[in-house]
Amino acid sequence: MISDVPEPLSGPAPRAGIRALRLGVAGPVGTGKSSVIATLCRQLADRLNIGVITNDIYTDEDARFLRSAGVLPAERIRAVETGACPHTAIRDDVTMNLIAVEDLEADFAPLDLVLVESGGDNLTATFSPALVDAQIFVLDVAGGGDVARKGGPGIARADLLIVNKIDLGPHVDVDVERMVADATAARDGAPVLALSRKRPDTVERLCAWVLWLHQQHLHGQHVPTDPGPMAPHFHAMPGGGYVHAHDQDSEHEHTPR
Ligand SMILES: Nc1nc2c(ncn2[C@@H]2O[C@H](COP(=O)(O)OP(=O)(O)O)[C@@H](O)[C@H]2O)c(=O)[nH]1
Ligand SMILES: [Mg+2]
Repeated sequence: MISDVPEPLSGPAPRAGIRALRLGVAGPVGTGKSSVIATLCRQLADRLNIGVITNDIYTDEDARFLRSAGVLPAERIRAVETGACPHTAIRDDVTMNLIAVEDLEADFAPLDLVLVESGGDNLTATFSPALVDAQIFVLDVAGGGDVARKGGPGIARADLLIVNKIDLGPHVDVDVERMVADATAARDGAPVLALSRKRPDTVERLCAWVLWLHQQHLHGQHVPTDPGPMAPHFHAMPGGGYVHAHDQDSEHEHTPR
């Protein structure tokens, strides 16, 4: 169901000393980002040297989940606590995350792949290309079959869109094929992967895509693209709230209402 994963590149060996591929995993809370990361670590650990950065608002829960899953040595999984605005830490001011990624790369050099999990936000949060080289956006069938049609920068322009938990389709009355077709239509042919951790064939496709991307990165053939900023949105607060805009060309704005 994934659009063709090209063959790994042949040709001259890549230059030595290329830094790790930094791959973001974004998407709404509960769609399966941590599970996707756990799966990749488990499946690829014997082929790639991997580190993980998680982003949680107030806790290090995702990091603890991944450490307890035992998919990587615990010290290779580090948490960034983002405070109230998790999309800011992956989009507007990526300093905290960038320092965490660079420290991890320095401490466990040479790493091949650093996976960065977003804080789990709404449908429109995306990573800045200043933080990651490529990004996966994760939806799940339990969120409803029409989610893919709603679009947004992550759904439309992430390097890979995952429609996750396809094993649940029949239980939540979602037509998975239709959902994947809608997602593909929203992406102008960019890849969509129907995934379930209970379906080894789909897990294999996920791993093949990540290995292919890593090869592209090594050979200097991957061009990072920016899916674009999230739409302005309202943050409710006691006594009111504010509109929060993530405009690429302007300062990160908080407009009181
Ligand atoms: N049925 C099913 N459940 C899944 C799958 N992947 C993840 N889950 C469950 O979905 C829930 C949320 O997963 P998690 O990875 O924590 O989501 P995150 O908030 O996006 O990081 C957990 O209860 C997982 O066990 C899947 O492929 N199939
Ligand atoms: Mg998580």
